[in-house]
Amino acid sequence: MNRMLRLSCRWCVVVAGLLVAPLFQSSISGAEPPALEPVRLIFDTDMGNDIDDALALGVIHALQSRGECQLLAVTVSKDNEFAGPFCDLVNTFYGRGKIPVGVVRKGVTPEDSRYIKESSLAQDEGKLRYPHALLSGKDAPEATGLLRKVLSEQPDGSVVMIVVGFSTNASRLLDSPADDHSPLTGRELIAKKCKLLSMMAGNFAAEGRSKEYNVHVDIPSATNVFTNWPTPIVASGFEIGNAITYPAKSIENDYRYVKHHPLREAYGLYQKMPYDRQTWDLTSVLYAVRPDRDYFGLSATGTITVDDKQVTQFAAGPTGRHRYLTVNPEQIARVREALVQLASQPPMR
Ligand SMILES: [Ca+2]
Repeated sequence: MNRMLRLSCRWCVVVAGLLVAPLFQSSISGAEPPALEPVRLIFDTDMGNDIDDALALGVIHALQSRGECQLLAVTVSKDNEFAGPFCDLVNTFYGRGKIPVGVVRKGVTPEDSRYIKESSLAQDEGKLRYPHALLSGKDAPEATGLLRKVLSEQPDGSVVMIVVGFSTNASRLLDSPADDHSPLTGRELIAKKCKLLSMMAGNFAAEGRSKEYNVHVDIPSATNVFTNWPTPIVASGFEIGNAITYPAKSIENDYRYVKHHPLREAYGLYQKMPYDRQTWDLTSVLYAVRPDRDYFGLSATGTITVDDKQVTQFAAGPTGRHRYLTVNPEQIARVREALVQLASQPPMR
């Protein structure tokens, strides 16, 4: 090595040191990254009609344990006495039994489910297997009033509403008048407090679209929400969760950290194991809390409507408030693994 080269190498070391030193100083001095602001969530669910609602609530609790979200309330759109108690027992299992649960009155799908009653009533040696304070939906507050109360208490523009069942409660909130909680109408209150509605609804596949359950079971409510909801809406269509199945192997293996796990046992009650179930509702939760992690693609902005065959239609346009999720094969694999890890994450004790 000649002398000039040695000199230039020394300068390189000095310059590199000057560049790197501040980085080390900041880590040594304990400079902290900006505090994570948890996403404030409301989870509105038709708990009991399918098993993805139950896993979706588990995912929310895992994300809350990681400081990524704060579950403000659960509201139930399935008008069955045991839907509210099941939500409460899951919240209690994860150590958050104080989260308020509100229920729909005179709602749709009152029929029994395959897992909410059994799980709510299960006993071992005379005690509830899954302790919970809300023993009957009849004792729960009505959903619209609870939504108004919770929203009125939040900072402006902070709340993400997740709707993974029918739009009954969201529609009633939208149409609600001023009350003791807020002088604002429902639409004004939503516009002031909410920043996003993440919903599992509709079907936006390029081909072969058909009517989707969450929409067609309560068409007037879905139409009202698509027409009048004042914040951006991101819809996870049928085709998204349909393409990403939750593996039975995870249910069999990943929930063994306790003898009785409400999600594993509910999954087994819902259908005969082993089976892989679609992750519809889980995708709306994942997008709501981690919208910027490239788990999903997004359509252009536009407007969702429901046609006379009860099928959702999307018209792209720059002023539209609506978008829908898309996924490619790589994202399907990433989302599946993220959901497996989150849904099976043990509670924080
Ligand atoms: Ca659902």
